[in-house]
Amino acid sequence: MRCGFISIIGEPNVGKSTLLNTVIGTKLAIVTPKPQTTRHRILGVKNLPDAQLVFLDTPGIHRGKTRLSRFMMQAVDEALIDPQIVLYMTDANRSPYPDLAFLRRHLRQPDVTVFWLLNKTDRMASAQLLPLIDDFPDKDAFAEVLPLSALRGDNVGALVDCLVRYLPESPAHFPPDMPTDRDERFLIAELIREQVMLRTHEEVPYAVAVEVEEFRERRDGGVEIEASVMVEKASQKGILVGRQGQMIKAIGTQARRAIGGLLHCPVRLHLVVRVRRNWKEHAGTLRTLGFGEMRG
Ligand SMILES: Nc1nc2c(ncn2[C@@H]2O[C@H](COP(=O)(O)OP(=O)(O)OP(=O)(O)O)[C@@H](O)[C@H]2O)c(=O)[nH]1
Ligand SMILES: [Mg+2]
Repeated sequence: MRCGFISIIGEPNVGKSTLLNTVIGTKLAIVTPKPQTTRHRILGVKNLPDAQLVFLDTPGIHRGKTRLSRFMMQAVDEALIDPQIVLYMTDANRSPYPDLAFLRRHLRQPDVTVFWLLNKTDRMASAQLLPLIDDFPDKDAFAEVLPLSALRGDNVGALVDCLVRYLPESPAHFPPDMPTDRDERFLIAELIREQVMLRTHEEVPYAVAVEVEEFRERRDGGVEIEASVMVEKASQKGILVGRQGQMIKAIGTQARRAIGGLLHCPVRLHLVVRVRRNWKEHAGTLRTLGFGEMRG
């Protein structure tokens, strides 16, 4: 048996969460075309007959000044404390080269195995790929360099096979029926936030946080969920609610479907939009959203 932690890092929007979902085969992390979609470290367990691969999806590497941003970057930092393997993912079409200085600053154990994954190869001609990799002077810093398409699954099987070879012999860390460490409330809040991010623009997607306040199982087998959608300003609340409540209604309908797919039961969803000024700086609010204490 082989087992180990595999951290997926990289700039925002390169496809880290897409890879997690493709490898695990279920949607554990939300995905949108907007950068900074993921805000937490999300664990996903892949069980094979003779191996258990424990993936950590992380927020995109960015420089932000808010306390929320610092927590997001702390999640990246924590995923780099003690992994067996790091997958440094880049978008082969946009900025294809990993930031080795960042990696060296953040890796606690410098001899960790690091792969360079060039994602979104479905968007480029394969003839462009090899010269691109060849041109990178530090490519020897990586144990493996793998082009792939997380979206289409191209080369993802080869990646998994390769990962197994690098993992140490070890018993499984997690029971076989535990795909993630996140609870249903977290996944539900994320599915709601995904719909908000997909339907809003400019600063609004980034002004929003979602908290599940009530989760009740009904006697008929369905569930009843109440969630608050937090925004920073009254003007953002206006946008989210929309004319005659159309926007929040559309968000609710899509989110309800997605949550039904997750829970496999009928869902009633009540969304309330609340203005909570400066929530990105508010330690108590951030704690309820799952951002722990900053390490000293
Ligand atoms: N064409 C193509 N698009 C992809 C691929 N992988 C991901 N995407 C798209 O890229 C966008 C970002 O994907 P995510 O998985 O959310 O990226 P991420 O790295 O997790 O982003 P953050 O959470 O913001 O750091 C989405 O629109 C995905 O559908 C791929 O292999 N090919
Ligand atoms: Mg993500």
